[in-house]
Amino acid sequence: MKKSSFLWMVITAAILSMSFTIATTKPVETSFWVNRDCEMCKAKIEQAADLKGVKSMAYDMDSYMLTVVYNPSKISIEQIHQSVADAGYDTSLIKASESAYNALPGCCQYDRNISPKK
Ligand SMILES: [Cu+2]
Repeated sequence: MKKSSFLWMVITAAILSMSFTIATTKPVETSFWVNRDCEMCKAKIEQAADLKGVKSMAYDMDSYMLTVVYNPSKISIEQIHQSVADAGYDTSLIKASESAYNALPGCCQYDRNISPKK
């Protein structure tokens, strides 16, 4: 009797911790604004967002929106913004450094006066 109730406790704890793990590692989909110029920018922005913990990334040229599906337990949204900014592209959260922007090929040096659509 005592042994079987202990077993139930172990099973219950295992199920609880399992569902907890699933809940915390659930991927999140979000979109944010990234400045750009040409098609080459799209490829570079997506490449910059291709990080460990990011499941998918798609940049839409028309809306200037980068959509990412990521695992918040592995990477933060700020880290994704930072990586895109490091590649030379201003995001709605982080502005690229002057040197990162200047390192872009001439055709990709987008207009920095464009700001995110509110
Ligand atoms: Cu470009």
